[in-house]
Amino acid sequence: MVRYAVLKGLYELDKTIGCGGFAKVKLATHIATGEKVAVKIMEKSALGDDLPRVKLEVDALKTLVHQHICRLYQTIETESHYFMVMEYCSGGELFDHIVEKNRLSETESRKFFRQIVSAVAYLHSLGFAHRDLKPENILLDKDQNLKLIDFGLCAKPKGGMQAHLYTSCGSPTYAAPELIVGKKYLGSEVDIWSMGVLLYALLCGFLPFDDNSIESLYRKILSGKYDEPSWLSNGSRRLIRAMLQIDPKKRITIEELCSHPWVTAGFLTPVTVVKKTNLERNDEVLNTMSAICAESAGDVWKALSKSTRTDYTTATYLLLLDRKLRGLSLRISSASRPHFRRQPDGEYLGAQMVPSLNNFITQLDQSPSNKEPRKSPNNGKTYNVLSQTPESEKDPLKSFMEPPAPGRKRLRSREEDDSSSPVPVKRAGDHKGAVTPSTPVPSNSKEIQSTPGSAKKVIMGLERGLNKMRCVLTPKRRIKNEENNNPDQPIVLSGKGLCNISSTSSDSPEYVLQQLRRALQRKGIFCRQKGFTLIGGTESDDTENVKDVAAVAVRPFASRKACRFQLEVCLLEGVCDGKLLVGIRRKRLKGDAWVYKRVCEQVLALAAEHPPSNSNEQTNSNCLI
Ligand code: 6BB
Repeated sequence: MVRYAVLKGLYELDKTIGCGGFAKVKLATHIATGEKVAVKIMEKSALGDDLPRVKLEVDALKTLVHQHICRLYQTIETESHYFMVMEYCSGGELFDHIVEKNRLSETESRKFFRQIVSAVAYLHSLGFAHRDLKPENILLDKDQNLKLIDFGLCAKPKGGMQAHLYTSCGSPTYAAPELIVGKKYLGSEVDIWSMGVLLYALLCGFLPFDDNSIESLYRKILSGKYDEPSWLSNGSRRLIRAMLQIDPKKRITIEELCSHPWVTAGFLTPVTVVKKTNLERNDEVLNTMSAICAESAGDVWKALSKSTRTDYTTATYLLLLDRKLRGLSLRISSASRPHFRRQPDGEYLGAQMVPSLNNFITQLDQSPSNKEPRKSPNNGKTYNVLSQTPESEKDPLKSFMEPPAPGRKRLRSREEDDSSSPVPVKRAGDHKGAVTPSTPVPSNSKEIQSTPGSAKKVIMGLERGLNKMRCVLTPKRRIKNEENNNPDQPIVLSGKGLCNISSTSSDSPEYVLQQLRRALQRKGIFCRQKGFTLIGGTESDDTENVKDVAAVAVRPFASRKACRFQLEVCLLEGVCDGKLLVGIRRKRLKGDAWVYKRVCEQVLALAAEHPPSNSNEQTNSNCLI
């Protein structure tokens, strides 16, 4: 089914891999090359105040060409939609990778952190600040390399990186002290703070500053005090301390980070920054393109290198170049030939069937200015939390307690943060019989969070059990839900893409479902059931936008507890000598990722408990691990 006519013949859309407040991201195939891409789809009528974010992101991504920044291949605009065709990152979110492993080793953390440093040093060198660095905005590609996404909050101050910014934005748990008190700040300095929180999260598996109450969270951030778990090495402690300096002037700089001893340990070189923004010329790729475009390779290159273009030809060139670098053969489907027809002015068409089609940045340039707003609380777009009270007299949090001025709006909101990995699925048809219980590896992590130890152990043990399992799973053909969607049967999952799943030792999906329902009930979490899926939410009423600092500024001291998630009882195939194992697949639908993690841990731990002995409910010797 082609839902968007403009993509016909260019891209074949598949499943949704992510949803934001105003965008949906779909997995798709670039038809000319057969390569997978991610298509970010935005409905114009739903964009409203978020339109400048789209422009910001496109502007930035047209310039930023880096191995650890998600590549933008093509932009398409129709009367009703914007499309951004981007690099597909099959490994999903770094956040899920951390949760799956509980926490990462110093070696793995260092590998990832060097990649983040490299990307951030690069974007800073070009005058950009990201301003929303967090593991949910970092994806993994198929080779387990990191790619930064979501440049919708980035800034490129006119006066360069030394020019101050004023807009409070980003996620509260990653926000630097100067940002949350509403002072002017430098983009480079707040990025370094977020990277400190990020490195801590990689090495510890939880956040340095966390609290359900925004007020307490901010007080913790402003104090700059956090726990240092025993497993952190002296080097990583020193580095985290250097990044989490409450005084931004005392904070380590990106240049110093590149050659910090912890960052370079085991590597021969510091992190290097290459200021490249243009396309890389490859004659083999150009010859392949030339055959299909009926133009000389030189002419194809001339057209491609004209400007920062983002059309179908650019997408094809970049995807072929990537194939070439991976040592794969270069081929273009001849079916895509019509899409490379040349226009009289020398530009190649992107998708010529739709007359209104534009490379949308030209149109967006007429949209409202995206300049850093200064002290303009009523402009309806951003919220400035600067107060008139002298610094020395005011409580740093006071500005957040004041009610929002009329017209003040949140800078951004994101909902339905639905991330899932492409897991091959099918419905159980005739599953019967016992399952060999899996033996979880107990967690040896030191508990310093509020999460009950048992809860943490359960989920982490389950994750590790699953990691072991994953090695023996055979990839299976994906059987679409539509083909086998009996809600009375749990879904059967198999294949290497298994992610966000906890295994159990039960042989009865019904029993696991009942235990989960009971656990949710005991936690006071309202849930809806659809077959073997439970959709639960915490504090769904009044806390929609608490993810964002600006949103919090509008509703001071809101709770961070709001999140919506899905727990699905499923069967895991290919683990125990051909038998099926009962598992629980988790999915974050909305809200803060770390809150979601904590709630899931607690629910799974409760579900794993035996029912109380005096319970009249069904007892079953098969329990969750
Ligand atoms: C992108 C992506 C690229 O995703 C919800 C929002 C690229 C996403 C992906 C994935 C999971 C599995 C497989 C692939 C550019 N901008 C945004 C993008 C946004 C979503 C990320 C996950 N959380 N590949 N994938 F996310």
